[in-house]
Amino acid sequence: MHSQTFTLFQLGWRLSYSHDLTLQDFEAGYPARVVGVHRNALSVLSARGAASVILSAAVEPAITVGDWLLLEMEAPRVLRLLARQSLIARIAAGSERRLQPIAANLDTLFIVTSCNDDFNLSRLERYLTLAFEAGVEPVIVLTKADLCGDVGSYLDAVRTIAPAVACVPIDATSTACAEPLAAWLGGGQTVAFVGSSGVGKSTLANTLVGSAARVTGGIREGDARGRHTTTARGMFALPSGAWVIDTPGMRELRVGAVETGMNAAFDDIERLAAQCRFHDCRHQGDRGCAVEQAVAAGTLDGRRLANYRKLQREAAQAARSTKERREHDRHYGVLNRHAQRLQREKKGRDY
Ligand SMILES: Nc1nc2c(ncn2[C@@H]2O[C@H](COP(=O)(O)OP(=O)(O)O)[C@@H](O)[C@H]2O)c(=O)[nH]1
Ligand SMILES: [Mg+2]
Ligand SMILES: [Zn+2]
Repeated sequence: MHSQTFTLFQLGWRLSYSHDLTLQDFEAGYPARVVGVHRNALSVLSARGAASVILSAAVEPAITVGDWLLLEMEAPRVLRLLARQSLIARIAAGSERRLQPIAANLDTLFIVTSCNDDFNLSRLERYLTLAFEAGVEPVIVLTKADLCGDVGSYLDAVRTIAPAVACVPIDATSTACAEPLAAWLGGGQTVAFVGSSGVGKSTLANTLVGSAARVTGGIREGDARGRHTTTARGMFALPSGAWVIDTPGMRELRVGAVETGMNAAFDDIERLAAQCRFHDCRHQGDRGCAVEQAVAAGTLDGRRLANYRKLQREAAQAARSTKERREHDRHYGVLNRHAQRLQREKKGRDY
């Protein structure tokens, strides 16, 4: 266990977390951030340094990487999970609907794709939906720009589906890539990477960590290189002071009930839908459908509408289970306001 200590702000603390704490809380305990999740223990970092917290009974809702906890002053025991500002969750592997928290309190989700055959607008729309649902700012990172003769066409394509989302072309193998990403990698900022295998997530993590730096936090340096060991669910610090969350769950994300995220990721379709003749228009051969009229007029891509319908079906299926609905509300209840604020900011921004 390393002995380095961090201030709360270096650990990603925001003043808004204090709103969840009373004076009594501060007397009984102190805040600590979860940097590693193991079968029945958590690795945490706090202003007191690193500690291991043994989980005696199942804590509900499940604690995940990036969570803030109130730990008991006398012994490293969990008093309370602090309200999350953002959460990436997925439908648990091998289950139809169980929502499993993967990474909490992220500031940014790097959606990584490369300037080659991996590039797929429908997949990007899926990840954008996920980010907005989670209340996290998405940034599209276009790797392998150094191998591509026409990066501009990829940027143009992204602009057609997400004009307000930042899109950064990089060579993930070059240390120069840290500079255009620096805005999201400041001290105390937390980021996670998603994207298909082979797009350069590990390469980017390694380049950002740099050879001189020591990986700090819940996982060992080898894990950040992509040699995943059994308990590699963790968060590590970059030399810039930012935190990178790397968990196996980030690699296979099936979305749950993501209506809020869809409203943000497909705000153009939502705006058109408001003009359909019937308020319950399914945009599928209905009379007076403004959405289908836009496709016919060439102002809305038919592919985008088809993908919207596909995600809507998935979301509706996930929402159908009341149990999942309850879990969803419990995980996301405090987040939807944040997601809506992000959406407003996104609209106001101009890249
Ligand atoms: N030239 C170049 N190669 C890259 C870039 N990003 C990743 N690679 C290479 O692509 C391969 C897969 O990268 P990796 O980081 O393992 O992908 P991951 O599966 O997303 O973690 C490796 O051989 C990398 O060296 C890039 O921006 N430029
Ligand atoms: Mg990898
Ligand atoms: Zn319609």
